[in-house]
Amino acid sequence: MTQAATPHPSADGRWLALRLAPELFAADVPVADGQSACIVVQQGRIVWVGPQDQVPAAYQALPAHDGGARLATPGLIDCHTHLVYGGERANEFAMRLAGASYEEVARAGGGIVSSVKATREASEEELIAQALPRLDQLLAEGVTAIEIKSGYGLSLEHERKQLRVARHLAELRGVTVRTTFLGAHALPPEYAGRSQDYIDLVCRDIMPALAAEGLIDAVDVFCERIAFSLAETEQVFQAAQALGLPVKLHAEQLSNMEGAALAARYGALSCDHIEHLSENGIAAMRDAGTVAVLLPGAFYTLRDTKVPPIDGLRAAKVPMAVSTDHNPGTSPALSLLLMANMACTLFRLTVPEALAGITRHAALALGLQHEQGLIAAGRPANFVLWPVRHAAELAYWFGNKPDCTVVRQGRIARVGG
Ligand code: DI6
Ligand code: FE
Repeated sequence: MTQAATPHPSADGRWLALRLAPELFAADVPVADGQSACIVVQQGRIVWVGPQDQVPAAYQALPAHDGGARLATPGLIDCHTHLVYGGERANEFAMRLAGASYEEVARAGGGIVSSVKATREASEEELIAQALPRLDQLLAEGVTAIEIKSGYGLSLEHERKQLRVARHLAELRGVTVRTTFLGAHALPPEYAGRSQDYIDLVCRDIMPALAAEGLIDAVDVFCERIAFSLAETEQVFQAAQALGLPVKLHAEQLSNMEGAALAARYGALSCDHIEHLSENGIAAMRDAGTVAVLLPGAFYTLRDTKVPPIDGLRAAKVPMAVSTDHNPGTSPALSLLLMANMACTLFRLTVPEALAGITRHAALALGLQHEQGLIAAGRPANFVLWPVRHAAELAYWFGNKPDCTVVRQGRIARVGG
């Protein structure tokens, strides 16, 4: 069994000489541009944030941490990942480069079912050992909350295994993990041609059992011609609703199924991918307060050309989040900062939109908006100190691994340069 890491030192005390971009990361904090800021942490929670020369007397005697004139942001949030799986699919990458179609890759045993086979064959310990290095890459870049989906087990035993691993990763690294049940990700081989029977199994047996074991925070479906229909999606949503579980949706990735409008009717936390989102879907998401989760890694890997309707989402004031969509097939991405860069370069998000997308809008997509995504008193201490002159550098550089200092769940998880 993988041993828990040695506990990181407490972050309690006064974090001084910080730079803060209040308009981006710390609403209602009266810190002027260029003014030194201070974050006070007590018992693992932020108790005060503001101008360094205005720290309340009650906190003056607390230990001081030198922020080194670093830019402070909230911890980053990766709100859509398939981080737990067995094996990898680099061979498919090579096959596609050699001209193989998706169908040829699938016929050669590739695609999601290839990861299903490898995940089913792996033990919990092996899945943990394979997921930890991937998680550590994201944590080193300042991620303090992450969503992890199931969807490579496709049976009660193996979906349970994936979700148990996700919960264990949270304990091992002291990171907030929100689990999403994605049993309706693909049809398992043993149900080939029997989609409705499988959805019945998901709704009647698998989801209720795993919900009862406390393994599910939200429920997701891959609603697409090559996956599950609108009717099957709604059946899963009704089962989730009956269990009091919030929903989200892989929606309009390859075609317009009007999945986003359906998800909005169920008050979905988010609709994700949404390259083919319609005006009707945008309006439905706006009215439901559903977050648009943009996944440039999959768009890039698939060499997609259909950009999500950013102008329509912006005009409708639909919050936009950005995530890695880490998965072994369409987005083997391990940098959320790179996704921010790609969201700007490929989708034409502005820098403030991209930075909101990996912080407060990502928190909203996970129902964590009262806990993370903003530097504010009363929240667990999750923040990052960056050696950059401008916040724009967080989306500007790509392939960079900034040497950041990370305070995660009230502890000093990483000390940067
Ligand atoms: N959309 C995707 O791009 C991934 N899942 C989904 O619903 C693909 C996952 C994989 O190829 O393993
Ligand atoms: Fe995904």
